[in-house]
Amino acid sequence: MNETFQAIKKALKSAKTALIVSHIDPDGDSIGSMNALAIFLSEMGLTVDHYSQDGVPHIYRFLPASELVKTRLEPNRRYDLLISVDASDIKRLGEKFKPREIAKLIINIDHHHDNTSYGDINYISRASSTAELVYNLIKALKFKIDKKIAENLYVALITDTGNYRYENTSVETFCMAIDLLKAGVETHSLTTRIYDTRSLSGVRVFAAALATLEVTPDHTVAWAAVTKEIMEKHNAKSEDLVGLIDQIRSIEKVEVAILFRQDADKIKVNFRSKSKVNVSEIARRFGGGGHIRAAGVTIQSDLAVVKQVVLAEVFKFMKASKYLV
Ligand SMILES: [Mn+2]
Repeated sequence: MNETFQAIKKALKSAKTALIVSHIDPDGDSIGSMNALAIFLSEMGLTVDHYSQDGVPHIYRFLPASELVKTRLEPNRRYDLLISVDASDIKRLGEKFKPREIAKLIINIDHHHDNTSYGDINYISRASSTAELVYNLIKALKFKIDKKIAENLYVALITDTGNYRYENTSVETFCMAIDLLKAGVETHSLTTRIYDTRSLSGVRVFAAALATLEVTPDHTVAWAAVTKEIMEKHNAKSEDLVGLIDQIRSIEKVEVAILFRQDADKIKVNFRSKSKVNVSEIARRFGGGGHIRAAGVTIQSDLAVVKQVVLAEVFKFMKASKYLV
């Protein structure tokens, strides 16, 4: 067992209470990894709470332990241990969230290459997903993965790999999937829930968003902008837009896809690249971050202004080939 696992093992053994935290605007990896850890630690005998400031997106609510996710913490409640999952920076846990006041020890489990190592114990490794790290940890501790844990890890794994389509998919990813299937995961039923179930408002908002699509003359950059009006008209939630940017990226010749979304007085900007551009570097220039092929940032300004400055930076960036990866 490596040093990190040993340190985590020791921390888990001496803790009685733990809080597991997902990042804001949670995705499948964050929710699945958090739920899996919550189940695992309570089976180990710890008193566990798990917390997501923005709750659990509708699509992941069927997962075991999703029903126990807290969106509010009791004031003054303290824990022996806090474990963050899939959050590259401590700010990703929520603006008002104060991890240092809540727990004596912070364990940071994440697969983002730009993780700031804010934990007392940092388990950061380049894997397909945080779920892959949680899986490695449970295996290293020689704990049995039951069906409830497996379903959470499986959904986390398929959402972060785009159902094994993205280039982060590796031999380890498939080995883990085999193990999860052996633990009782029914891949067809989970995949149908995640990829083949859409709300009507979700489909309508996709159509409206795609109507705003623009591309550069050479078709290498494409973007769409979703205004508050579009969201309100279709009674859509942010989770209804999941997959939209992937559709933009799928356009022939497109290397960089960008989605602008108006959210109150802020603009959320998401980036995806197909195979060359390191979009996390573009996001970083505006104070954001992410992965090489998927990154994002939130900017407080007008939609028109944000579009202009971001697109200018993207075009500049694409000309500077040294950033291509
Ligand atoms: Mn992830």
